[in-house]
Amino acid sequence: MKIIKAQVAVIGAGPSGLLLGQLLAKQGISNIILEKVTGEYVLGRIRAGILEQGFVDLVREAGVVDRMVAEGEVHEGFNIAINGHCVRIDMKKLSDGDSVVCYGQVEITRDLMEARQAAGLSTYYEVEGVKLKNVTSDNPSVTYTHAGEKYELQCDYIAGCDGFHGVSRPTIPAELRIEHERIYPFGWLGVLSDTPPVSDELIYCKHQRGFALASMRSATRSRYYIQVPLSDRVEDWPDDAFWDELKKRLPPEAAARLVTGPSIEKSIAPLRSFICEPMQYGNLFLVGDAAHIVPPTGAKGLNLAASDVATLYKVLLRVYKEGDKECIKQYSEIALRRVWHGERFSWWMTNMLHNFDDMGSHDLEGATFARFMESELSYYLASQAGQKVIAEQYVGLPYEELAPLDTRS
Ligand code: RFL
Ligand code: PHB
Repeated sequence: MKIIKAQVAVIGAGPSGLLLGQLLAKQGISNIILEKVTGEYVLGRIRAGILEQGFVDLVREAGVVDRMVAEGEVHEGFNIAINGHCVRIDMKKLSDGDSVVCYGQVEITRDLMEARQAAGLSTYYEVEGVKLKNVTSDNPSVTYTHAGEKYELQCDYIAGCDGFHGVSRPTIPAELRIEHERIYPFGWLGVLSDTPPVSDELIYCKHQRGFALASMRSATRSRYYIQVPLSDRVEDWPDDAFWDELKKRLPPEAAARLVTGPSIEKSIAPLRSFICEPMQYGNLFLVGDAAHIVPPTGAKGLNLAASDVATLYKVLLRVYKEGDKECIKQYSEIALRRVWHGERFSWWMTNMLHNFDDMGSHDLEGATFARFMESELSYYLASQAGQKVIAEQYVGLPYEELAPLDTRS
């Protein structure tokens, strides 16, 4: 068994792990990232596209913001269409000047990977059998196999950034974990294509045939989604069938502008709300999708991962720069407060915008639930106060600071 050491062991080289690693390294806090799959595989996962200002600021602090600023597009508004009738949410006006940036998760991940490589920082890809040891002691470690060799990574802290299916969360004993979960009775079929987007702002469509979203990655690359039954498979949706269905759900002006082309990626994602409490156990911290999942309707998953990273970064800075180990107890409470807001927003948007058909929800019979949600959406869209509630959550709620040193109990 080879022994290696770092102050922080980071499990997972998704955006959470890479961003945390970069921020810590800039502050002279050593860290090693362990990733189960190859770098190319990580970059093959097409996911998020919409970033809050807090995310962009954090990436700036990590020193990796140049390409995001040059190539990302600032969006000051987005649209919600109800059966073809569009209402624009003017985020900038309604949220005191805030906006979001459209820049793909793949590109952020690539930027962070390249910066890490250029700085000579260690990431081990294709590690197997990762196990977290002694996480409640002062000497935690992570054991794994890499290129046929067994390793023990000895560290002070472990950041579990290994996504929903990772090994970090199950390391917290089941009796100490509370898990909240809702699985939705439909999924999103997503298509990426090298075609110009139908609109320069996103359009979320509530339609009697089911939800649709028109999004983008650039002026020449579109990302579209449609709500599909959970029983559907990608093979059930040849490109022509996808474009036909999307066209029916878009508002007529947008449908008339739709340029179709071959899909360059097509996948179905199930929709889930999930929260694990607490997010800290001894010297292990859960970060991002390892601790919580949101349905993508509010564009919050990656943005919540970023606020976890921001909180853990503040905690570890205080531990290493000021010798205050007490503050690690603040992590879970601060992170979860923002997570619950993001979860509620994502759940609410999902309920209002999707077609639950005859499935019903929350003990309500299908048609009754549908009418409540129609009423809810039209009520919020009809007034500036209602639109403001949507806008200020979409651009992202503020990040919370740690309690100051002198008020510690
Ligand atoms: P990730 O990206 O899942 O990365 C976790 C990494 O850990 C590795 N791993 C392990 N490594 C070592 N040992 C093990 N035992 C391991 N087990 C797992 C995995 O291989 C992986 O590389 O989690 P992270 O970093 O927390 O990032 C979270 C985001 O990826 C996710 O929240 C977003 O993609 C969600 N999301 C969106 N978020 C937004 O903020 N805005 C959006 O517009 C948005 N759109 C989306 C989305 C997610 C989607 N899908 C497919 C679920 C759209 C979609 C369709
Ligand atoms: C995306 O572009 O992939 C995207 C945008 C907004 C969402 C979800 C996904 O709410």
